[in-house]
Amino acid sequence: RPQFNWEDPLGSQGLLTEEELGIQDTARSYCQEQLLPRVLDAYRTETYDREILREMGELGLLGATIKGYGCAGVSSVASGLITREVERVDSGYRSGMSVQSSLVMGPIEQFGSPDQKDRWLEKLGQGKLVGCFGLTEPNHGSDPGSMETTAKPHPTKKGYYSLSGAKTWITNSPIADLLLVWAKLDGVIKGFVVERDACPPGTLETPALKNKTGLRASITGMIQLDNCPVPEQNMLNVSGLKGPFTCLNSARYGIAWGVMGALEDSLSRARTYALERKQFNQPLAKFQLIQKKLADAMTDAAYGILAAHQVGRLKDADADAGQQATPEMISLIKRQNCDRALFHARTLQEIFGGNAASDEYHIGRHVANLYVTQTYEGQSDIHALILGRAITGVQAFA
Ligand code: TGC
Ligand code: FAD
Repeated sequence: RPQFNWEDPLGSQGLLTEEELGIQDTARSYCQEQLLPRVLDAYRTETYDREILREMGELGLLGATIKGYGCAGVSSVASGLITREVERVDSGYRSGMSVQSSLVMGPIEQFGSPDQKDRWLEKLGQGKLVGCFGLTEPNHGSDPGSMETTAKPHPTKKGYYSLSGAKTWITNSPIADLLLVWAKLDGVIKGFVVERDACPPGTLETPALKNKTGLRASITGMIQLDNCPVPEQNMLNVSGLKGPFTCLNSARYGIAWGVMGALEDSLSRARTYALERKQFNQPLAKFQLIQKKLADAMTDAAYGILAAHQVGRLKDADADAGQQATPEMISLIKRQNCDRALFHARTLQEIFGGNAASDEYHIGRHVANLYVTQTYEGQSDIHALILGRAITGVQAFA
């Protein structure tokens, strides 16, 4: 009879093109050979090596769906496969990459002027410039529409806006060269690319937020703007919340793939441990309760990958050819895959017994990271409300 493969239970590899399989192989080799050996130390010391973005840039992993500007121009499914391979190692490494690709290069490509694209996209794609995305504020997380950061015509510098306000929990901000900041201009949300090097002393600070309980292999900080002058030509050509949310559609899609990598790694490690560890003179893998934990995790990983794959194909579908990906589909897979990955990683952690408390077994790191993935880019309950609104036509946010 046909052979079952627990690592690809529903045969999703068969849905990939030759090119996608090649990209997956390249990403997997890089991640397992270059990122995995660094992750324990990075997580312990809470350090992020920006060289990682350069390495990813060299392999064409940054802004991978963008056509031109030296980017790879691959399918949305291929970009999902890349995030899955990176997050198989660590969600924090995927975070640094997602922000650069989906939340900085994406909006510049979509809403930037030809000059903005020429100046920044290629260098961002090579990892020579690092970007960050400032939407969340100390008093406004799930409700970014209430943001307090403002842009006003600069009082003394002609042709400049003056930005003031604070953003918090911003991935990459302490090391970012380009800071995409969302601020209200005459009450309307606009995106501004703040160039660190061009900011006069005292107008821009990006202190790191240290001692995190998860995502310790990524770097997170604040953005503090005090009458920071930003040239008018650095404003993106989009107005309202649809600006940041359009970028988030792409990043949330990437997370739905990424967390499946973290879950698959948790499953693989738990399986190996269960086969090697003996109690009551039997390998743990022989006990029914252990097998159920493995079966449940494998099942949800298989479903989650197929769902992400389907949304990826719809993202790339020709608009005239029929159905296309919608933000609600992305909310559905982001919420479901993050919730199931966190639930199963936490359950698989039990298989390791006391050893789960040692970071050498990696499982505790995945659990701590997956809690954050369930929270950022729209906490799961917020995505439930987005879906509830789509089902009923009634919004329940406020
Ligand atoms: P709402 O009335 O729903 O919409 C306002 C305007 O925005 C448009 N819109 C979208 N456009 C494109 N894609 C989407 N997904 C969109 N969602 C909304 C909408 O059509 C409307 O446009 P217009 O032209 O009619 O004005 O706005 P609301 O204020 O009621 O928002 C509701 C809610 C809760 C859904 C929204 O605020 C939300 O999603 N909150 C979650 C916040 C969030 O996701 N923050 C993410 C911060 S960035 C981050 O976490 C990066 S972590 C990166 C990493 O390290 O990996
Ligand atoms: P709150 O909005 O205060 O929500 C707290 C709880 O209340 C949540 O469970 C939420 O679901 C619930 N809640 C809120 N409103 C409702 C409601 N109407 N109905 C029911 N429940 C509700 N942001 C960026 O802009 N850029 C980044 O690069 C970035 N990186 C991040 C990296 C890390 C490590 C972390 C932890 C966060 C990052 N964030 C970033 C911020 C992240 O997007 C926010 O933390 C997230 O959107 C939630 O906002 P909050 O923390 O203010 O929680």
